[in-house]
Amino acid sequence: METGQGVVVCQLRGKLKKGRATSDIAALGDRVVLTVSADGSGAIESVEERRQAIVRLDPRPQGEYRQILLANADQAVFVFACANPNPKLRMLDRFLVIAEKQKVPAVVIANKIDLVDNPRETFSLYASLGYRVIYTSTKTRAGLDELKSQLQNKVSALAGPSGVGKSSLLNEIQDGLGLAVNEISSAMNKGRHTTATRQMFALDGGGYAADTPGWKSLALWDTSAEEMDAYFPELRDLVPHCQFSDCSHKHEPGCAVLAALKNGTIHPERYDSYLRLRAGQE
Ligand SMILES: Nc1nc2c(ncn2[C@@H]2O[C@H](COP(=O)(O)OP(=O)(O)O)[C@@H](O)[C@H]2O)c(=O)[nH]1
Ligand SMILES: [Mg+2]
Ligand SMILES: [Zn+2]
Repeated sequence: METGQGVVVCQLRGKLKKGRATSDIAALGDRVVLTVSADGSGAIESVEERRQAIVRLDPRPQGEYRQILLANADQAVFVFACANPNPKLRMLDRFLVIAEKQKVPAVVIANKIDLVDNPRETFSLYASLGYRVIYTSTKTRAGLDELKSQLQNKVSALAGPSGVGKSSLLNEIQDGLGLAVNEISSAMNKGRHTTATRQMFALDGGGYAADTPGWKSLALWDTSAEEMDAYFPELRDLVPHCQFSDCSHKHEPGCAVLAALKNGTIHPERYDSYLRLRAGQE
């Protein structure tokens, strides 16, 4: 646990472990009350109620278990590259839907803008949907101040495909930070016990950043096909205008979503993501 007096290795008090565990008792990002013994070891006495949590449902023989990827996250920061590797926008759409479902504000980082002529061509769509998009390059240092201030005094969950420049960006923002994050994620890729290596990193001037590599496998559990339109900002406002209240926006007459698709106010690729994610829940 990180405290004002540095890092303290803690055990959970037995009283916190009562009953069948259905979720992590203390997770990355939790705020806790702890006591420190004379030998420097700590004990977690209580865990503050979480404001918010990014959760993965883990099916186990004894019942569903809610694994907490990050507690009390203020924002999810999704990093993609403009090129090398090419942006996987269907993956970004999926991440954004998960963030909407889990009620964590999302920010998009378009990195490696030095490699393309017009980075906004690909990513301005997301700004038009209401997401903040920050255009960055660790080569030209474009956008790094903007990214730094976006992370300041917040708890951020970082995610994105490998090779997009997450570690490089963090290193540019703060010496040594990306290195530490990289070591953690490569240890996780080697399949070591994840909870033992999860860590968040204090930012100079306030705030924390945590690598949350679980997003790709984060199932949209607990989400029905019918509610999927609520997690697409450009769809959810149209839904009340559809003729049928249970409209699937696929073929129904009087569908406001299909009309918007036809007149170009909904992007066909976003609509494609909607269909795919919806189908995954059917
Ligand atoms: N051209 C270019 N290359 C970058 C940029 N940021 C990172 N890279 C390179 O992309 C590769 C992957 O970066 P890394 O930070 O390890 O990505 P991660 O897997 O997301 O942590 C490295 O070779 C970096 O030097 C950038 O803004 N522009
Ligand atoms: Mg990395
Ligand atoms: Zn409809």
